[in-house]
Amino acid sequence: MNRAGKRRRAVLGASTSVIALGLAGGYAVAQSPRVIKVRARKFEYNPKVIEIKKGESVILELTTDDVFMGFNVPDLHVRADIVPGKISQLHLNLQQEGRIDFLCDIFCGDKHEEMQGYLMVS
Ligand SMILES: [Cu+2]
Repeated sequence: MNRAGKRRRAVLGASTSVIALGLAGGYAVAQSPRVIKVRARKFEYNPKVIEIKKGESVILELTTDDVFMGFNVPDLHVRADIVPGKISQLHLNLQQEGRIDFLCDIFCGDKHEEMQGYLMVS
């Protein structure tokens, strides 16, 4: 085996043991992100205000039965498409308290500009 091959094997071995320890110690379960379901429809998000604890790991599950929409958090530079019939996930772990606005960034109809909400981190 060449040098690069050996190094790769060593790295794989290390990460495997970390996962095994996490499961044995039980903290892999404790640290699994909280899933928050967010439904989008013309022209609102439900919930409109998403409450998150500072340092909490959350996954936003974004869905719609309506039309193609977006979920954009400009201050965090993250966004996702919301596609009818699919679940889009956005993983967040916010380290600062306060209000962070989000909005729809895909034109979805006449009140598209009003489609917004905010994350409340406390
Ligand atoms: Cu829109």
